[in-house]
Amino acid sequence: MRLGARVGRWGAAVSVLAVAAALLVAVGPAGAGPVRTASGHRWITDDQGRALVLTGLNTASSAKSRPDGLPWIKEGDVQREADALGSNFVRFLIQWRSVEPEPGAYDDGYLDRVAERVRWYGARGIHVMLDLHQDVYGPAVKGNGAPAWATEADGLPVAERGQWELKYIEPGTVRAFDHFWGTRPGGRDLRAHYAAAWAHVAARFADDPAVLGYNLMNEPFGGSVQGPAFEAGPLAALYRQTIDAVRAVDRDSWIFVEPEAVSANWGLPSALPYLPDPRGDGEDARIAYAPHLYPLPMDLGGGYTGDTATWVDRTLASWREQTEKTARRLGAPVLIGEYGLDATLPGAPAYVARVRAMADELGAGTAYWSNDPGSWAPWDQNLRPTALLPVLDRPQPRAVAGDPVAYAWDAESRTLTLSWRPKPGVRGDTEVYLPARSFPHGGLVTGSGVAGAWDSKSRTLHITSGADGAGGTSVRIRPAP
Ligand code: MNI
Repeated sequence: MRLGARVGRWGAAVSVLAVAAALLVAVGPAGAGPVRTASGHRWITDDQGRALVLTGLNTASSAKSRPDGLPWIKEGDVQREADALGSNFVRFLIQWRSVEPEPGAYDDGYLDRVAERVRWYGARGIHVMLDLHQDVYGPAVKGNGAPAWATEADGLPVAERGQWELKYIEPGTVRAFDHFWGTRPGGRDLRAHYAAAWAHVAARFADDPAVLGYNLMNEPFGGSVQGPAFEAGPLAALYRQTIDAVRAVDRDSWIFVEPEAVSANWGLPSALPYLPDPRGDGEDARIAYAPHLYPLPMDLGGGYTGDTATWVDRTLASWREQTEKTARRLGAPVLIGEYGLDATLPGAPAYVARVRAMADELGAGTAYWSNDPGSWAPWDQNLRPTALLPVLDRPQPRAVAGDPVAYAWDAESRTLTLSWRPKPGVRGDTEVYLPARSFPHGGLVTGSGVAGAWDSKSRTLHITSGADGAGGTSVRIRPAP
């Protein structure tokens, strides 16, 4: 988990900063300006063809270490999240060790318990992405994710490190990854097992309406093969194999892929290649791109103030440029699968607001890391709001009945603007979440030929647009008096 002690943890990491700074300069700022979403990547759509703007939390880091492989939540916690944040999405962590405790033997009892939790979300209109999580490979090398039977470290050591990320570069961890990827002579190559495990999970959830899709692997790490050689080589091969295995049992769920974490999290380029979807290409494909966002200046212990804020902003610009580039290559919609920070850092709320504004410009979904009570969460150990809650609980389109052109929330004037173009075959209303903190009496929509209906229970404004909206629809939403 992202533990608190990031400050000063990178004793020997000054050189890392120097290298990364050099790389950021090499990549260059996003000087050419943003590429509009509507002309760039695609949208994740619901069963009515509406574009979904996915917003929610990662749930939860606690699943990594608990013997049962499940997050800490009870059903009441899902209700609390729905009430407090209006989430329409969750990135739900599951563990390979729990799915396949022995080679080829799957624990359907575990998947039943996952399915029970999926129902808690589904009952509240929250779309679920199942994330087969790992950090530092698996428990047998002091990480989480992979089962012990699939961990071959050849007796090499893994020292316990105060800074958990450093366990990635311990000899035993690197060897376990190398054997998984089959990149060492005589190694086992466990990718077929991984793909088969995913096929088992997908077969279980293919017809579950609450499950939107599958995140094939959290924060992939290449062991001794890194960078483009890893992403275009063994990682892409795993993805192709797993996509094919999933599609053999589930034609329609979205499949989310992540880049190599150690570079893309910081805004460096990804070499992930186009991944064909057996269900079809172009508009038919359902492969989505789900990178994480953790600017290095903050990893090194900074908040979002002063010089650090300047460096973070530069990182955000390059992160955005690289993400758009990779998403276009993949023909994929974008979801920021993780972003987050310690709320006690100076400028934390401003950082979250900044990322959310960038996500809106990108047309990307967001899953905040995480829902584990504490200083990184919208609630503390006593489930009382932290400084993050008011900034995470923000007006947001949920579903757009057409092709979104742009949307933005201006906190100062309490105005949400939203425009979209008509798209054939789309049914239903455009839906916008309006929290009580800024819209105590609901919202009023203005725009030519539009009508709004306020549902105070779900705090959702339903917008219908007139028959002739051929040129598109543009609306402004303001608080009702
Ligand atoms: O910060 C990281 C991270 C740093 C370094 C490395 N390597 C050296 C390979 C990999 C990853 N990850 C960010 C967060 N994502 C996980 C969950 O997916 C959180 O627990 C991490 O803090």
